Amino acid sequence: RYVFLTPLLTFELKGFKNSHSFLYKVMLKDLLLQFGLIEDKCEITKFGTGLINHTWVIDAGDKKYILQRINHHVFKQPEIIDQNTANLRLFLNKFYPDYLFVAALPNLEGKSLIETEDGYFRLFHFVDGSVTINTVENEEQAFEAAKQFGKFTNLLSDFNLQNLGITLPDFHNLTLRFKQFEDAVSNGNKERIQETQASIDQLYQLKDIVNTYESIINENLIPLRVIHHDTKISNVLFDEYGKGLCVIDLDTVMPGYFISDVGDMMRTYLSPANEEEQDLSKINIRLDMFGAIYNGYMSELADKLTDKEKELFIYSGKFLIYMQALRFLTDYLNNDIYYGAAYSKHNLSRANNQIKLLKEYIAAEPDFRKMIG
Ligand code: GN1
Ligand code: MG
Repeated sequence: RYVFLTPLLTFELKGFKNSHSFLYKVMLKDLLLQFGLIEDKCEITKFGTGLINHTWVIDAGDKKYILQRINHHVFKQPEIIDQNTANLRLFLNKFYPDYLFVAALPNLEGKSLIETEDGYFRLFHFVDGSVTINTVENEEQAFEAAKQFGKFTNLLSDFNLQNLGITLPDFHNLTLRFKQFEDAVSNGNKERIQETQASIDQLYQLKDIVNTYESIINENLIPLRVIHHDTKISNVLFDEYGKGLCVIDLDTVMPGYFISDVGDMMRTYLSPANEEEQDLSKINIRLDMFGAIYNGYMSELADKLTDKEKELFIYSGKFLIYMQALRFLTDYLNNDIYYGAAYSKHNLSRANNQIKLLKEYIAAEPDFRKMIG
């Protein structure tokens, strides 16, 4: 039963393959009981495409829930996630009672983070009538999503950052990500280093992006804010009319810089093809999506962002896409220990995808500048 839960095999579990599903059944039965749910009366389906945590929809007939297993090899202190959620909920319920904040539900003992021998779990209400999407298809979706991430940071402008713990130390520290890349280039899998020399060179050539990041941090050019750090479109709940309701997946909400949130939107909304695409000709920049991200984010934060932040709006995309390219290539050189791989060279393919996206992004910069003045 435990064999299947070792970190190296977690990637296989993502597909919730049949041969493994009975093992999960054993485990989920006890867990659901803690919330007064009878497993036999629930329909359990794997949900979402996240690379790190696992998620299921639990359909209990009259009600639906989302069950999440936190990957504690990545989030080494899951209790900080739980504490952060509690603190954020207190603040938002007090000052913005109308804001839909999806917090983990307490079990029969009142605990919202359940530690079991199989890991850490949390259960959420599935918000009735809410819709999630996996790919940005039109400007309205990009606008609504950017607005929701902007709104989240905006509503929490006066939240005391001392009450927000670090769930993933150095998560978006580009200096460290570059260092990890350099280490992998020196000490990683020799064959893979040779094989990927062209990609490695391209990333070295773009190192200027790290230098800019370092001057931002060292010179304290922009403020720390409450930042989501995972702004993919599937982390926004929409209503049936396509209006944004709120943001979800708050595990990586930490003090951070707006370049993380705007950057990850650029990374994941601009191209019609995502990081899994192997045909690089399908990766291109949709300028209208850029405009939608800008307008959506600004509709909430135009008054709050400093001039320097506004100046760095375009830089944010380079920052995040570059970091993701580094992370995928680093993982490839380290034999896929972090992201796992569904096929050979998976992480190399993802890295090259992100390098292509970055180049397209850089080529589009003059157009971006024209659009936002
Ligand atoms: C991971 O698990 P998921 O898919 O939400 C990663 C993000 C990356 C993303 C790339 C904790 O997110 O930073 O952008 O993969 N999250 C963590 O797909 O490492
Ligand atoms: Mg996430």
